[in-house]
Amino acid sequence: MCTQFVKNAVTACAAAFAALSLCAGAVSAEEYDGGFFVFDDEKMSLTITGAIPDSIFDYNDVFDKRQTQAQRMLNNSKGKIKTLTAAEGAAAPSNCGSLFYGFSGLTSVDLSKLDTSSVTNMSNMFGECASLTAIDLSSFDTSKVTDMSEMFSGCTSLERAELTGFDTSKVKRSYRMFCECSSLKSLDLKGFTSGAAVSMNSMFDGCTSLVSLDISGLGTPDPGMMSYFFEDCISLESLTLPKGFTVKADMSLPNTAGWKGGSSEGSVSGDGEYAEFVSEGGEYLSLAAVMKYDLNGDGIVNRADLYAVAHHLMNRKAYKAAYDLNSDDKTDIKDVIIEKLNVM
Ligand SMILES: [Ca+2]
Ligand SMILES: [Ca+2]
Repeated sequence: MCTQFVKNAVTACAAAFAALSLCAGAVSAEEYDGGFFVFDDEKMSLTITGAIPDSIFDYNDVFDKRQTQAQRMLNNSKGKIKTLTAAEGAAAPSNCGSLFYGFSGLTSVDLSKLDTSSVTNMSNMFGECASLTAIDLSSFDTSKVTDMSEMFSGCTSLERAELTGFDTSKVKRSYRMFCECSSLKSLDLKGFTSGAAVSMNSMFDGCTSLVSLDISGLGTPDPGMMSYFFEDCISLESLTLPKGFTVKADMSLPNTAGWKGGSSEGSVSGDGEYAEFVSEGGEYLSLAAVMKYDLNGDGIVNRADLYAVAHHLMNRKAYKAAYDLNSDDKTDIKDVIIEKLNVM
């Protein structure tokens, strides 16, 4: 679902970065390490040292003849920058759209000192930062942000994103925000609200490694603006939802064997390709993941299943594949322990 937007993103990126490098060249080549950022072409580090002006977007042509050699060098090195930091006094412009887009070699980000209180647009801000494995933006002030669309789109190595401090009360667009974050394993977005949202389509599209997701603060957004919301979230086992949240088939939540609520005994969704149910609040579990521990096949994982495997062992019965819960080709006490962990 993401590919159709790549072209737009690349154009936006070129614009943003050309603007960034032009600003570097607002000073002469000799003063290259001055201004509002420092670029070290040996360490391949970019340090924001002051307030990035809003005029950063006034010039957007990479081939602008006014660019100095230093500016071109920075522009050409975009994909090789490894470290991005903010020093005391660093401040982001109101429009951060595509600001760090395509920093594909970036492995370390510390923007805890970056003042983001004036930012309204974070669209594609970290798009295609494909080497980044972890990011902590819990210090970001996002109280004025209206656009978070594609903010981390294409961050294919990203395993951990710490965003618990995000204020999303003004966010209108969060479509494709985590699109193709194919290494992300769990995400806590319980502080994420959707009161101003107009488009959340494909928000987690392509998060193929995502096992657990908490969106309990989301409220009851109109499902009509959430097409493909869970598309290709094929590893999802645990989903924490707000009360009244509607899961519709076109949100593409993979169903396989169905889903069940943490407190309800039966399945809440059928056996269709995609899940459909209205949440009563709390944690929902994928039945496909739960089923492995449901040894007597009654749809519930409880003490009866634990007794089944314990009884099997006590009577010195032969190997039984279904009871080999740790897949080591033996049925022994280790399988009882794993079953007990899942019963509890
Ligand atoms: Ca059972
Ligand atoms: Ca075993």
